[in-house]
Amino acid sequence: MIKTIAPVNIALIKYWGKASLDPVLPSTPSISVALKDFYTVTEVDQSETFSFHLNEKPVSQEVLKKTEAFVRLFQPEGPLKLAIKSTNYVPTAAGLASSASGFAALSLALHHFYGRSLNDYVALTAKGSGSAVRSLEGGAVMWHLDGSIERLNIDLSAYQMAVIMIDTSPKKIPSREAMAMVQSSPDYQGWLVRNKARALKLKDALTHHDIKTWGLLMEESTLDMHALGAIAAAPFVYLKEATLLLWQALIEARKNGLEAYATADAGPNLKIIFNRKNREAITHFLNRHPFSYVITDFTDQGARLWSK
Ligand code: 2P0
Repeated sequence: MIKTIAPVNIALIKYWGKASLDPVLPSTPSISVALKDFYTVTEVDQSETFSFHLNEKPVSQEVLKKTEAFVRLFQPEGPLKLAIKSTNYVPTAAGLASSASGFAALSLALHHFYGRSLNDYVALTAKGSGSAVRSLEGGAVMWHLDGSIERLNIDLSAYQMAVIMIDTSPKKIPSREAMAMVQSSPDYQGWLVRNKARALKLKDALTHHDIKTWGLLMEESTLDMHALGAIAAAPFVYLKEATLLLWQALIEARKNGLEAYATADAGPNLKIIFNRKNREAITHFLNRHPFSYVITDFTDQGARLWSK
């Protein structure tokens, strides 16, 4: 039996578009940070049949088929005799599921189970979920245009993230579909240039502990990503009114000295990054709003074999 664990990652500079489907390569570099209290634990064991239990329940036929196709990348031929058990650990009420931690944990488990080379395994992970390759490492991680990952040399122990639940219902448009749809956006080429420049600038700013620069670049990348969807040929919007109202309130609080920056992914939930010395002020700010939230540290540890 192989047991692995992988953290959820949140992108500061977003991955939003593919340059290639096979291999899966991003159209711009992205940079993420790994969360300590949000992770997936996965067990892979020999079995008579192929099964997949997520949070102790058998998955739907659709998810089973998708997972089977992913496992086939590691074992192209012969009957799949494998039992997979995955658990998403998220703090109570957070409700934040993640394909990134899930595919990173599964990919590492399969890598050990089948004994493949490391390079292969990063590329195979990207086929499950592009953002999952960033969960293979801990800390701040950059996913490059050539598909490689780079752990950035930055100590994140001074910072924390608040994950705020605006709406935890399942997203209507999967990221993979959304990324295909934004390629029709009239500003897609502009996005490629702007987001690549942001990634390079952020990489530099991270090493200088300049949270203002990181925060503003993260906000820019986020709003640019969401704007691309809003002007695509078939427009779509993930953000909700409450997301924008809370974000606006944060911008106002920032004018009054609260140093904190927000981001949102393929859904309406907001994540706020801040220096831990401002934790009390952030808590005070969030308690004035009706949403549940969880504050987590970042972690240096990426996907790894389970040991405890
Ligand atoms: C990110 N997201 O950088 C961006 C921001 C969501 C919003 O990467 O098609 O599930 O499987 O490669 O990795 C989510 O997309 O997409 C994502 P696929 P994935 O975190």
